[in-house]
This record gives sequence, structure tokens and C-alpha cells, in this order.
Amino acid sequence: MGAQDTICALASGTLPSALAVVRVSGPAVYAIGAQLLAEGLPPARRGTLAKFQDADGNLIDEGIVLFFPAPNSYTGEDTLELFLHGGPAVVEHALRALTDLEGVRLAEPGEFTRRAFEAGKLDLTQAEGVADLIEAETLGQKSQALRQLTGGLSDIYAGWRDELMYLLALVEVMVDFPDEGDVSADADAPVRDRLDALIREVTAALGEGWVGERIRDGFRIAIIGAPNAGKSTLLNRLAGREAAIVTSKPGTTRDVIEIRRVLGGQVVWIADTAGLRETEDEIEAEGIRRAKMTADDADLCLLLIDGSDLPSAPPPLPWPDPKGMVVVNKADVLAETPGWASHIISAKDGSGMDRLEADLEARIRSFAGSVEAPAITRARHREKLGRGLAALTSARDALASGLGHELVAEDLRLAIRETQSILGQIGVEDILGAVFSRFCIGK
Ligand SMILES: Nc1nc2c(ncn2[C@@H]2O[C@H](COP(=O)(O)OP(=O)(O)OP(=O)(O)O)[C@@H](O)[C@H]2O)c(=O)[nH]1
Ligand SMILES: [Mg+2]
Repeated sequence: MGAQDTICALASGTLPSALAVVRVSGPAVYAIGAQLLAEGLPPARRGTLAKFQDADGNLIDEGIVLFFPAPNSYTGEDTLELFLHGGPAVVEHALRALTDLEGVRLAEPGEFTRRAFEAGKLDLTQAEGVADLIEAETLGQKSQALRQLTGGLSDIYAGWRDELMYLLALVEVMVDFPDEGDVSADADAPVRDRLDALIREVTAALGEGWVGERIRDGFRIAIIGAPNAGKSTLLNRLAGREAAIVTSKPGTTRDVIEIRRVLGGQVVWIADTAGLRETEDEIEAEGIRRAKMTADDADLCLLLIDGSDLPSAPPPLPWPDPKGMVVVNKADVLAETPGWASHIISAKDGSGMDRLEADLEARIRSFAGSVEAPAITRARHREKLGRGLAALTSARDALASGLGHELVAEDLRLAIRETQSILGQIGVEDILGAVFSRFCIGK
């Protein structure tokens, strides 16, 4: 991937389409203007009607061309955008004419954005925002991605990095001039106070209940309960299709079966699980272990009770409201109405389902809205921020135990490095490959 190569790709969607946008970026843009545009390059940033031709002078298409001279372009390089008719043959002819030129090749996935990153147009969280925006299917995902793309996360992490740099400067002064001024324990107080505040902030971000990641990857609802309670029937009703096998035999579901839905404007994964009971059966036991894990990881846990075998008291729920909710099923055969259930439904005939779905929707909305601006939207951020927090805690301990300011400084440097790598400012070659390879071609 030489940066000196000029890259080109179809940047718009599946063909055929009304229009197709072919994007070109790199030093060969001037040569392309001279050879492929009958009238040469148009004025900068002005949509201009142009005839595109190949090197033999054959007309490729007539369309609009936009020229963005460096550095004022997405990639920071000279860039062309060709708006062609969206026929597969038109696009093929255009890409062939472009790549026939010296130094021009097809772009790798995400290569335009990678160049933008390398030119300092975007930091890594913003580049991730671009990818998320393209993949966003819900408005919740879209607005989170847009916030990230426009620097919402950059501001948070850059703010922490700057604070850490300031703290490091304070501590380094103490290392270099240990005898200057007042060397009583109180000289550490400003560092300690600011460090404590920072630790509180980062801890709060890490404890935000995964909201950012959930908006991006989907919230999780688990349906659990005794065998035959009707969990699979409920899943099928929520899915609107026969996703799971339903039989009258207890112990039918063995594995976790997940369906994906949009609820309350968010992507939600709903999991049906194996019925919980004591069992000697090895396969069933494994299913039950998975059911419990699924429930632990879920944002919402529906404990489904079989209404045809109603217990006299509400079963204990390991999760307090709002995560746990008790739902009684089989309303159609219910002898008495229990006062302790959040919902009474019949998964079979659909009664009570509207109310249940509305409640699930409201709970998902409230989870999604519980953090105004999540600092973490990916596992990558969580992992690095977690390591940063460990370094901060160690700095605080070193400071408290008087182990020496060199050690405190070293921990602060570690924390700075973690924050910078979230922004893509250091040690990122391996991360870059992982982040950009998931982009689509042309972005
Ligand atoms: N009368 C009535 N029967 C229901 C209702 N919901 C489910 N059933 C029946 O209950 C039986 C068990 O349903 P499933 O959905 O397979 O139950 P499950 O909880 O998934 O069971 P396991 O997978 O064995 O844990 C089936 O015969 C269903 O038809 C309901 O609302 N009313
Ligand atoms: Mg089942």
C-alpha cells in the first residue's frame, strides 16, 4: 500500500443504479484530468459537466466531475469524484481506464479513510465513526456514529490525555527538583486531587453499562425460565417467525437461539434459552450453563413462568428491576391472576403481547438514553481505557505510599500511551490494519 499510489474505487452502492460515484485520490489526479477528461480538470470544488474518455479516446460516459485539490479533500490528497451513470459496464470501463494509467490502482477496503487518518484529517475514533455511520441501521446507531465522526469521542480522550500530560509535567518537576520549595507530603496534594478526579471520571465511563457498545452492537434481552414455560413460543412471537422449535416436551431447547429486532429505535438481540432445572443429562446441563451466562450478560432478563403450573409466591429474581422482570405465560389457561407478575401474557394466542412489547421498548429506550454521551463504543476503547485506569490507580498508590515520583511518572506515561492509542496517535500499525480492513471499498 504505497501512499504514492493513486487509488480509485466505486464509492456508491450496488449497481445498476441511477448514478455511480467513482472516487480517485493521489498524485496522478492531474494526469487523469489531462488524459481522461476531454476538457481537462474543472475548477476546484465546482460540479462540472464533463466527458470522460479512455486513453484511446473512446467515450466512457458523460457526467459530473468534482475536483478537490490537496490538502482540502477527504484524504488530504488531490481527489476526483466522477458522477457517472450507474451501469455496471460504465463503471467497469471507467475503472479500467483509470487503472490502465501509470501509478493508478484499485483501492483496498477503507483506504481512502486510512489516507485521511494518515494525513491527520481524522483521528482513529473518528475513522471508526465513519465505518459505523456507513453500517448504521438504526437512528440510535446513526446518531452515535455521527457524534463520534464529528469528534465527540476525540474530545473526551484528548481531554484526558491533556490532563494526564499536565499531571506528568507536575510530577516530573518533583522528580527533577525534589528539594525545591515545600517538600512536605502536601506538595503532592494537587497531583493527588487531580489524579483522583480523573480516576473517578474514567471509572464512571467504564461503568456506563456498556451503553455505547450496546447502541453499536445491539442490546440484549434473555428469556429464561423452567422447561415448558413457553420461552420458545414467546421468542417466535417476538420474532414474527418460527425461529425456535416448540414442543410439549419439557427440555426441547438445548442451545441459545438468538433473533435480531429493532425495538425502541435500537438493535436488540433476543435470546431463547434452555429451560432451567436439575438434570443428569450432559447436553441439557451445558444448555442450562449457557442459559445462565446469557442471562448474566443480558441488559434485560425475562423470567417466564408457566401459568398452567403457577407457583403461589413470586420466584426470586437474581436481578433487580429494571434488568429482571417476571412474566407469567399461558394466560389462556390461568386459574387465578397473580398480583406479583409484571406481565401476564399468552405467547400462544398473543394476548398481553402489545403491552409487553411496549414495556420492553420503553426499557430499551431508557437504557439507551441513560448515558448522554458514552465514551466507549467499542471493545477496543474499553480494553485500552481499562489498562489506562489500571496505570492511574497504580500511580495513585505509588504516590500514596511515597514510592518515589519516578514510579508515578512512569504510570502516568503508561496511561498517556493508552489514551493516545485510542486516538490512534501512537503504536497503531496493528490496530490500523484491524480497523480499516473492515471498511467497505471506496471509503
Ligand atoms: N395454553 C398455552 N400453551 C402454551 C403457551 N405458550 C406455549 N405453550 C405451550 O407450551 C409448550 C411448551 O412451549 P415451548 O415454547 O416449547 O416452551 P419452552 O419454555 O421453550 O420449553 P423448553 O424449551 O423445553 O424449556 C408447548 O406445547 C406450547 O404450545 C400459551 O400461551 N398458552
Ligand atoms: Mg424452548
